[in-house]
This record gives sequence, C-alpha cells and structure tokens, in this order.
Amino acid sequence: MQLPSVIPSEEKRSGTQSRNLLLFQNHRETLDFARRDTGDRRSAERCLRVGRSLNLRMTQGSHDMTSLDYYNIEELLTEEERAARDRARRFVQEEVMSEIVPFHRAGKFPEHLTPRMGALGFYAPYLKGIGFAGLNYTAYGLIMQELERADSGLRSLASVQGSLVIHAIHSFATPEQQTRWLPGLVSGKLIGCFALTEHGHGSDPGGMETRAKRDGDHYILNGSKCWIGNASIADVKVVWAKDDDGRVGGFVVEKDAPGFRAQDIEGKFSLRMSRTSECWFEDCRIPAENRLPNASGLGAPLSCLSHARAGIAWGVIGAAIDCYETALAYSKSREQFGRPIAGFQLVQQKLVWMTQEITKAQLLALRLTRMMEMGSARPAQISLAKRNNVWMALECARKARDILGAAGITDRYPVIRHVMNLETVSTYEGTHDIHTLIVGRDITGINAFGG
Ligand code: TGC
Ligand code: FAD
Repeated sequence: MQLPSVIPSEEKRSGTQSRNLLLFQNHRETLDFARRDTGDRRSAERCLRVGRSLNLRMTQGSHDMTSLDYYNIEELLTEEERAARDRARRFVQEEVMSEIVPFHRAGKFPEHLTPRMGALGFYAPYLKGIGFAGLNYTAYGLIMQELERADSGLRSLASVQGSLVIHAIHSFATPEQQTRWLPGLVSGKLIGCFALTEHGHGSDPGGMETRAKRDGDHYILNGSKCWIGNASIADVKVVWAKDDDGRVGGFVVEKDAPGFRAQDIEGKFSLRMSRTSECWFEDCRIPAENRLPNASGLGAPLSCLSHARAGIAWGVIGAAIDCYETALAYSKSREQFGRPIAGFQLVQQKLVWMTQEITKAQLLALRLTRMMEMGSARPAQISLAKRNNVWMALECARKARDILGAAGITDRYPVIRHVMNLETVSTYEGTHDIHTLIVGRDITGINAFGG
C-alpha cells in the first residue's frame, strides 16, 4: 500500500509540472541537508552546493517552450524578437531554474549568472553601439518576461544593471566616462547600483537630502540611501544627490571610495534572491570628473526609470504566466469530490480571469514597446502599463496560490515565491498608487501629489 505524501505519485511528468516536481526533489534533499545542519552559518552555503549538484538532473530533457498566448501574439513578433526571447527562455531553463529554490531559500543571488547575462547581451539590450545587443524595445521586454518567469530577482538584476545604471551612463556621461565604465558593466564583470531612494524619501525622490558639495577637484557627498539593489557590492554606484545649486545630479561613487559604508537589509520575505542595501555617505570624497555632466534635474533619474518600468510591464507577464500554467496543470491533476478541481466552475472562473488579464497585459505591453520604438510613448503611458501589469500579475499569483490549496504555500511550486516577489515589484519603481496619480495628473491636468 502506498502511503500518502505531499508529492502526489500520480503527478504527470510533463511541462511545468515535471519542472516543479524535479525542483521539489531538489528542495527535499536541500531541506534534509539543512535539517541535519541547523543553526550553522555555513549551512546556507551548503544548501546552495547541494542545489547546484542536483542541477544537471533537473535540466536534462526539460525543454518546454510552450507559453500562454491566447490571442496568438506570436504572429505580431518579428524573427529577431522571437529569437531574443527564445535565447532568454533557454538560458532560464538550462542554467537558472535549478538554482532558484536553493538560492531563494538561502537569500542569495547566484552571482555567477551576472557575467553570464552580460555575455548573453541582457543588459539594456535596446541600446545601440559597441558591446550592446542593439535590439528593439519589444525584444528587450520579451527578455525581461523570460527572466521574471524564473524570478523577479533575476529580472531586477538586469533592470538595475541595464535600464538604470548602464542607461544612466549611456545617456548622461562623457565619452571618456563611458569608455571607463560601460564595457565592464555591459559584460557583467562590474556590478552597478542606482541609488535614488533615501530613508526619508521614497515616492518623493525630489525631496532627497543627500548633498554633493564641490571642493576643488572633488565632490564631497553626505547623506544616505536605502533599499538599493547591490549597493554593498557595487563597483559603480550611480548616486543621485543635490549639488550646491540644489539641483539633482548624478555622481559615480566607485568601490572603496572613502566615506562610503553599506549594509545589506536582512529579513526580507520578498525578492529574497536580490541583495538590497542601505548605505551612507560621510564626507565621501569622489573626483569631480565622476559627475555625470549631462544629468541635470530629477528628470534624469526618472528617464532611466521609464525604461526600467517598461521592462517591468513585460517582465511581470512572465511571472503571471508561470503562475497560470502551474495552477492549470495542478487543477487538472488534483481531484476532490471525485473529479479534477479544474472541472469546477469557480476554479474555471479563476483560470479564465488569468487568461483574460494576461492576454490584455500582453497586448498593452506590446503596444507600449511599439510606441517606444516609434518614439511616441509618454512617461504616463509607461506608468499605466507598469501599474496595470504588476497588479494583474499579483492578482494572478494570488488566484493561483488559492487554486493550489495548501500545496500553494510551499516552494515546491513557484507560485508563493512569485506572490512574495510581486509585492516588491508593486512597490518599487513607483508604487501602484504613485502611478495612479501620474496617470491621474496626465488625464486631468491637475497635480494630486503633495505640496
Ligand atoms: P515632476 O515635476 O513630476 O518631475 C520632475 C521632472 O522630471 C520630469 N519627469 C520625467 N522625465 C522623464 N521620464 C519620466 N518618467 C519623468 N517623470 C517626470 C518632469 O517633466 C520634470 O521635468 P522638469 O524639466 O520640469 O524639471 O516631479 P515630482 O517631484 O512631482 O515627481 C513626482 C513623481 C511621483 C512623478 C516621481 O517622483 C516618481 O516617479 N516617484 C516614484 C519614485 C520611484 O519610482 N522611485 C524608484 C527608485 S529606483 C527603484 O525602485 C529601482 S528598483 C529596480 C529593480 O530592482 O527592478
Ligand atoms: P513611501 O513613499 O513611504 O510610500 C508608502 C505608502 O504611501 C505607499 O503605499 C505609497 O503609495 C503611499 N504614498 C506615498 N505618497 C503618496 C501620495 N502622494 N498619495 C498617495 N499615496 C502615497 N530604490 C532605488 O533607488 N534603487 C534601487 O535599486 C531600489 N531597489 C529596491 C529593491 C527593493 C526590494 C525594494 C522593496 C525597494 C527598492 N527601491 C529602490 C526603493 C523603492 O523604489 C521605494 O521603496 C519606492 O519608491 C517606495 O518608497 P517607500 O518605500 O519609501 O514608500
């Protein structure tokens, strides 16, 4: 007689399910290992090694390239766009998926993927010039979709490195500065961070208190930043601070600059794979030539954010599809009251809602990047897409979690991880409500922000 287990033996080994089942086998061994080794600081590292050693077993023969496409959006894509997406999808399946759960549990990022993503051209792939992939915005969005299908932390790394740091240096630096920093950043050999948010100024970055005071051939920075991706390890920190005239400027703080200090934020339940830091500048002295001369005013960092937000509008579709496909497969195999739960009308309603909203989000994202390619997209239109698509993905993740019942709270399935991650995505790069007010201001002409 077979005893029941939370791993149903009848689970079909195809597509997403097979991937999830194999991932869970990794988890179990990782968990068993972790249980035997409690309280030891080295246990997290060991968990990672176990996860890695199981990597090959998981990826062999799992080239599932299907993805929800209810309105045949595939037909609207060019060969180049499909190729970029498929390259990213293959990378995620073959090199990333087996890493996700152990690294997520350990609260670490698989650092070896940073140069690998650089080699694949995933950082700001829409930029033109030496070293850049030179793709269009839709291909960029599709790459972000595939990265976020795995984990929002993976897409975040690409957003910060590419659309924020590389984009800022590409847009606002001199040719000499670009030559100095871009090759290392684009290849992923150097790590970047984008420091805008402060402890006291999140939604209103215009109120920032960090100052950069000119002192001969140097600037002296004083102030602090908070919630900054990779700040503690970044080689190239793009820091936004007000100058002697009170104008927002961009300053590059390099590794080991005197007066710079950072500390990682512990205890995150969301975006666990990302390193997120707070940092302080105490008479931090940098050469005057590290100022980005073409960045003047808050519009400079906000223009970088526009590009990252468009990537998020595409990226979260990947997370939503992963949740939908997991819930669909589970509901077809899970039986209650003598039939698959997919046969119940209330479950179908949730699956249909997901299909409908993912399809609308795909069309919205595609139209947005087509407008960006024509140069006609306005920031408020980007805000609308970020706002809608992140909300859509979070709702899909919550509904999928519900369909999975108790199994949905374990990381045997990716759904609860997406739920937790998307809470961050809804907050960063402008909260849901801040984007509401940006669009509200655009359509009414009345500014609802404070002040
Ligand atoms: P406001 O008057 O609206 O704007 C100031 C100046 O900026 C211009 N501008 C933009 N320019 C380009 N692109 C945009 N998206 C722009 N939005 C505004 C604007 O025209 C103006 O120019 P000028 O010449 O007149 O000075 O300024 P405000 O202080 O009223 O701003 C309000 C608001 C809400 C729009 C803005 O501050 C905002 O977006 N707040 C949200 C903060 C935010 O998104 N922070 C993100 C931090 S970075 C991050 O989260 C990275 S996580 C990445 C990851 O891991 O994926
Ligand atoms: P607050 O601004 O304090 O907002 C709190 C609440 O008040 C929200 O619900 C908000 O919508 C609401 N609110 C605020 N103002 C208004 C208003 N006028 N009307 C109505 N409601 C309002 N920042 C960076 O610079 N670089 C990074 O790399 C980075 N990475 C991040 C990574 C993670 C994991 C997280 C969580 C954040 C990151 N951030 C980063 C910071 C992020 O951009 C901010 O958290 C975000 O902009 C919101 O700021 P806040 O957290 O201070 O919230």
